[in-house]
Amino acid sequence: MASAKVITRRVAILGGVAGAGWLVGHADTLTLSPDFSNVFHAVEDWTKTTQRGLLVGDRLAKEYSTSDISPVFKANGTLDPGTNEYNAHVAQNFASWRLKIDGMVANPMSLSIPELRRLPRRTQITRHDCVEGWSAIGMWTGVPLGLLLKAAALKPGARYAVFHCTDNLTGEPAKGGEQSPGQYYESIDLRDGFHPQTIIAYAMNGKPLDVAHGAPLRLRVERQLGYKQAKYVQRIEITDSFSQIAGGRGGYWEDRGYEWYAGI
Ligand SMILES: Nc1nc2c(c(=O)[nH]1)N[C@H]1C(S)=C(S)[C@@H](COP(=O)(O)O)O[C@H]1N2
Ligand SMILES: [Mo]
Repeated sequence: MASAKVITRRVAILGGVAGAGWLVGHADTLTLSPDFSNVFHAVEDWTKTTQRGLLVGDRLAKEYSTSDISPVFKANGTLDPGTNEYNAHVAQNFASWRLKIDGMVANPMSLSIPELRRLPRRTQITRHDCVEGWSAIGMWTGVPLGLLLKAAALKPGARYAVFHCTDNLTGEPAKGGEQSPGQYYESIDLRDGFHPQTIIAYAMNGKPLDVAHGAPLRLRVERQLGYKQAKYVQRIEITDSFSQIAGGRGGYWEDRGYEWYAGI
């Protein structure tokens, strides 16, 4: 960090970023170092921004109290990615897992779990609703995604965050027929990306995420349905379009007929 070249620059986030207008023309101190030091420089400013309440104006999902937490939170979809690579990460307690943030960013980043744990965190108790007809209330702790996006310094024209997961589904039948297999992925727009309840969670109910619930990192985007809550996240790609990714509809289930905006 000492050798990181610190520069002062303006974060240029231009049109098409609904809900993130507060960043426009906002002077920032960032570094050119392509990893963790960027985040620290964004933290101070992020804290000031949230304290000023500039993120308000977007509806919050209902939050619950600890007594509401479901005794059993069903796990769904992939319960264990089960690849040799993933099993090795489990054996090492995810010591070499990295969250990469790349695409339309000035500062691509690669963050370890301990690095993420050192950042400002948010804890929220929310209800998860799966389209299959079940719900559960859980407590999630993680880093606000907006803070990471700010540290990564989005390029003009950026519109979506795409979450690439490590699991490959075998192709479950859905909406009339066998489906082809594919890697799980999801995407959200930057309005949800900067929403205060959108976090990259590393803990559930006060404990590190377990394998069934997405260890070591998952998305929580609380105003949307269960299938948007990507588990086993390894990479966040910032893009202006997801039409070139997999089936082009912005998510594993979207490619199989589900709505892209899964509002609750
Ligand atoms: N990587 C990945 N993320 C995923 C899934 C999945 O199969 N793989 N399933 C989704 C669905 S449909 C739901 S309801 C939730 C389930 O989260 P849980 O296992 O923590 O209950 O994860 C979502 N995220
Ligand atoms: Mo789901």
